[in-house]
Amino acid sequence: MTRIPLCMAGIPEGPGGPGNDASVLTKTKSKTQRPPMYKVMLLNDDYTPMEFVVHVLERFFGMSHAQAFDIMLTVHKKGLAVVGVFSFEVAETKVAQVMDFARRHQHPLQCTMEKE
Ligand code: TYC
Repeated sequence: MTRIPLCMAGIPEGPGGPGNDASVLTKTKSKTQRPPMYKVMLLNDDYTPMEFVVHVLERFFGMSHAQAFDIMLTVHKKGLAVVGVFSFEVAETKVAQVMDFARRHQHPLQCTMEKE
């Protein structure tokens, strides 16, 4: 949307006198888009040891032992849990790190990401 000052549209100055036209001060709000964020989720399985999942949450998601234990139990009981929300690049890196770490330890742990 293009705004032009009233004075340039041939409309007389208001009571504030020349240069005090309120329309000149009106800002055109250009909506700045926030970058999309991505949820990183851990999925439950029947084989990955609980202690391994706790370790993953501490190591890759900076959680305290107590926090990590809580989230691990949530995944165990509910099937999955969001373990963090990140930019696309960071989320992708976390997923790759967790998947690689689990694979190297021969655990079937799955980590995925989804747009918020
Ligand atoms: N269900 C696993 C067990 O009983 C523990 C587990 C928790 C596995 C969370 C994966 O993301 C997971 N050993």
